Amino acid sequence: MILYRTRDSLILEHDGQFFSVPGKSIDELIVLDDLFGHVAQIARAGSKVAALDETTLLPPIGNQEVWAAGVTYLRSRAARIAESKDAGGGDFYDRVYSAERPELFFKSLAHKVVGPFSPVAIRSDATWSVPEPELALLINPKGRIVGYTAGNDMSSRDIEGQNPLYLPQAKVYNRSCALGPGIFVSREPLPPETRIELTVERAGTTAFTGATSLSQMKRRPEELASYLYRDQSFPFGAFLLTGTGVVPPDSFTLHPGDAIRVAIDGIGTLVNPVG
Ligand code: DO4
Ligand code: MG
Repeated sequence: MILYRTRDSLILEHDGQFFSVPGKSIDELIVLDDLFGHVAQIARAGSKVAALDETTLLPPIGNQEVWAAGVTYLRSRAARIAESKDAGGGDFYDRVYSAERPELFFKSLAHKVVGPFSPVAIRSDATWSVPEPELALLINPKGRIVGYTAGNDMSSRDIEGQNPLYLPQAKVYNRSCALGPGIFVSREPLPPETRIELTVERAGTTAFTGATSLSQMKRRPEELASYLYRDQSFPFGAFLLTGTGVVPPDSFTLHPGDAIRVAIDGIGTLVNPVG
């Protein structure tokens, strides 16, 4: 079951049929003890609506903070080591990849997040910008993973590579985070073979495409969620991006006008132009 947030209401999709979720916001749903049971009941007995109008989709977020994990895939570890080499990057990224404690960083408040078809941004002072296609966990206030969506952790690699302490500037700026198209509500973990694919289209051609799968992730989603919730409370729950396993070659940087597609099995495809 997938929960979409539109300009007018929340809509639930189940087996190709659409149901209205009356009067409920993501904030009201996330505090429920059994979100899956609640939406399953709507799919059994709710009122059907016509097919979803994709042009009305909003980011599937209420008042959740968005956090992100880093260096959770071997490919990301290699990219970070390479980009920070000239700045004396040392072995920090190698160490965090194998350490017990994961790298977790604050990514965005809801007002800076964009949804499907809305433009993500390139920082005005960056020269090397990439999308990062990531599985995003939706975690309830009790720390339980209750859903999944696709995320794009837009990153300024030149700024991040100059100094690891510049990470917040490389990662956090207006429209640097995209989420959507909807939340796959599930009690079960996603299968390890779940594929995460990134495509960047430029002027009608494919400028980059690459893919990974969850089986390549070094850490378990539950482990990341549990570290995030250590000594932190989230009254409206939180989103947690789980890191990228797809990194374009060093010669690649995003251009205004590019179209970024992040497709995750079972969840859908998040499409954003670069504004
Ligand atoms: O350590 C820098 C950020 C890494 C990141 O965002 C990722 O691996 O996805
Ligand atoms: Mg990332």
